[in-house]
Amino acid sequence: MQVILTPKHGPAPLPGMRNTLARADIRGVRFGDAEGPWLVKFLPGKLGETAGDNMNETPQEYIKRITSYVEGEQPLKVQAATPKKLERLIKGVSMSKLRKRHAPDKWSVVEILAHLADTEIVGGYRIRMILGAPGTPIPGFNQDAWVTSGHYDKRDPRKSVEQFRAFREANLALLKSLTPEQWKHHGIHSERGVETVEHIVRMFAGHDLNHIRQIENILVPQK
Ligand code: NI
Repeated sequence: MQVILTPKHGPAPLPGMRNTLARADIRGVRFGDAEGPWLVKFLPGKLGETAGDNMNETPQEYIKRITSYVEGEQPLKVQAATPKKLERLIKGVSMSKLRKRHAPDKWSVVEILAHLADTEIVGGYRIRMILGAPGTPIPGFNQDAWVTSGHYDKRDPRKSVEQFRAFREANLALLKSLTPEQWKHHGIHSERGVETVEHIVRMFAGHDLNHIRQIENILVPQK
């Protein structure tokens, strides 16, 4: 099922925001909470943010896979450990190795680190939007377009880790201050539907582990 959510009044959706949602996910969404009313269109579309490494994945499959990495784990603990893990992973690794793309459509380590650093800004912004206006729409973004437009290949990997660490610390400090009720507040993601703060935090922890694994696979020589 392909769906696109468009505010009747307001900007048109960005390219790459079209996406897949199961009909079940739309049930329970209170359209018109914030900027609505919303138009719901069913269109074929290319996966954007949700697709990650696997362009054949639906948002549901993506969520299932990403959250499976953190099953039985405390997302805040996982998130807090990530900056140091990234630092250790790239320590002493040559710049040419970090910049190498192993296939034309596969990100280099430098690009993955820039993606993590920028995505942490997105996550922190989304959480703040939800806290300030529960039920708010959350626009998706085209992560591949950001690689190009943000010149990820030119980024300094150590600076990306530093950017990631600083935003992560600020976001974790905010999360630790939330009331139990605030953890249940949600936004409506343009590709994935209703997402609570709790769910987003779990997704981001899984997203960390997904990319840590990806970096390990690139840097650890295959036997
Ligand atoms: Ni990612």
